[in-house]
Amino acid sequence: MFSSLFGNSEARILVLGLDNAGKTTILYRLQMGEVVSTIPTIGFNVETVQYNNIKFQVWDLGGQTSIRPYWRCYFPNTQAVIYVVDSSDTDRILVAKEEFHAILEEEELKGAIVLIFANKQDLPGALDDAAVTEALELHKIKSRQWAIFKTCAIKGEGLFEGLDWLSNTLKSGGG
Ligand SMILES: Nc1nc2c(ncn2[C@@H]2O[C@H](COP(=O)(O)OP(=O)(O)OP(=O)(O)O)[C@@H](O)[C@H]2O)c(=O)[nH]1
Ligand SMILES: [Mg+2]
Repeated sequence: MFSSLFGNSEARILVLGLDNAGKTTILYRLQMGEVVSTIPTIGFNVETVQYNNIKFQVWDLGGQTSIRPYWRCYFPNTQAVIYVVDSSDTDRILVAKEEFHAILEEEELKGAIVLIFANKQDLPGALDDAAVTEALELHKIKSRQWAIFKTCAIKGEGLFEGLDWLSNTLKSGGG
């Protein structure tokens, strides 16, 4: 359970997003500070990331269409969702938006704060944070704390800025 009264708080975080968005790359970049070579995730990876006095238990779930229905098995007791978007995959940005809004409607995630990573900023044609905000219709989010950061998982850019926001928001009572 999350408690900010004592130094060692814990938070359960889900990393969601379409297949190939970069979720597993982000998980291991945060955990080990390295780029690992990934294969598509069937099932999940879970790692602990200690940051800003918070022990984040980070669950990275596979994003392929056929396994997205299993995401909900992991929803209970989640303080935050990190939603990862491949900003260069404009063909599937609409699908990414639909999956995102389906997540927001889940009863079990009602109290979770939401961090969006507009990933793969290094690729040509990548949408920036304003364009991803527009495409995902983030302005429609009601009564929930959220933030979006531009990231490049392979260079490690933007990820810890996002974790800073997460830890500050959790400490101030969000999630
Ligand atoms: N150019 C670029 N490639 C990236 C970036 N982040 C991840 N990738 C690459 O994108 C591919 C997919 O990354 P994964 O982390 O496996 O994607 P995933 O979201 O875990 O995919 P699933 O497990 O199938 O849901 C890999 O080849 C990564 O190296 C990035 O910021 N820039
Ligand atoms: Mg993966």
